[in-house]
Amino acid sequence: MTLHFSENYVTIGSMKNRCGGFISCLLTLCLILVSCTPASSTVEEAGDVGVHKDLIRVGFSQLGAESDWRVANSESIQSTLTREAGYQLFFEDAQQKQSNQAMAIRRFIQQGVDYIVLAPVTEVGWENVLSEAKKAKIPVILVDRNIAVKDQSLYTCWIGSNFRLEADKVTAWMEQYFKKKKISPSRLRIGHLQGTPGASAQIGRSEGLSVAARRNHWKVVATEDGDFTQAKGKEVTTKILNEHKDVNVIYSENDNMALGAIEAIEASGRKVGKNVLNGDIMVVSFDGVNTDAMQKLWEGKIACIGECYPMFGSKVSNAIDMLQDGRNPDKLSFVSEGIYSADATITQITVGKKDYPVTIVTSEWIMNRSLERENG
Ligand code: GYE
Repeated sequence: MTLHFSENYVTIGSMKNRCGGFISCLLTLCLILVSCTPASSTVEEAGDVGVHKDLIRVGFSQLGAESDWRVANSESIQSTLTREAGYQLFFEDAQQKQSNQAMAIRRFIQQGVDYIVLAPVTEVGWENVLSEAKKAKIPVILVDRNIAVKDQSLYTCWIGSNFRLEADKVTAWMEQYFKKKKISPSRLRIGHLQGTPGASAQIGRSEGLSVAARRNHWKVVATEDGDFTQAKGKEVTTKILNEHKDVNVIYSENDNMALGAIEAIEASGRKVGKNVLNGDIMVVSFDGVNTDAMQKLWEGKIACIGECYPMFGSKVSNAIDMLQDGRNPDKLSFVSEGIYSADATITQITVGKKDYPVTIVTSEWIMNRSLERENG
């Protein structure tokens, strides 16, 4: 179940009852809010092609629904580009296939939409279909992952995260944590769960790990494709655990794969935790959207999460407003993001020459975050 409050997000997975009063209180509050929330605004199905001249017509090609991050991202855009706000939105889920995204874009062109919003599954292979959009004079707004094209005029602007910086923050946290706990780098055996190969989020997060591993002399014993899903995360972690008995860190490129990894570790009889010299396996991850993952963070089962912010609805509508007014939005806009841990050993990390605070997550914090976001 996913709840959304305009530009706010809270997702509720299968919460276990270990988290005490605050989380149950949060759950109850969310359930009350859900029952009070009016039915969500109508979103046009791809089949509804009726032309509404008074509305701004937007085709959104979303790459899939593989993670909680993705679901929150789709909901943010769908709940912002509503009829009441003056939009007719055509939403297409490509089920993680670039060929489906190309078909969706071609349909949008035929339908004569005013704007195309594209969350691309991978970076390469967009020249042809985006040239067709350009020829049809339809501005393309990229969200989340980026594309690798020589001709930068094939898209109008991009809104998303600095995935390499996210990874640099998480690996800086690991580096500083191991140093503080006097855990020698030579004792670490890292299993690496990658996201969809060729996706910007995979590229940046994998690059960050390999640079940090080289710098710190960490040993990455296995790298497996977990496709950003919980099921695949579990499957490949089981494989890693079978093939590398000494693995003591799992670096997972998103929370859904981390949740799958935790299931696999516990099913194998090993313990998830930070005591890596005494048999625990430490899990680090990215996103911070799914409440189940935040709860695991609070329980110490995920040691640290690099935040990845999914709520792009208002950013997309601002970009469209500017284009409607004949102004140009920034070509690239990065969302700002933090880093979370429930362990207060490291309260600040340094990347390059810049310091970033680590948000120390408590059950109160989890509750306040949802309340804060609900109010604002
Ligand atoms: O981290 C992951 C999702 O591209 C930022 O894709 C996105 C990533 C996100 O499947 O959960």
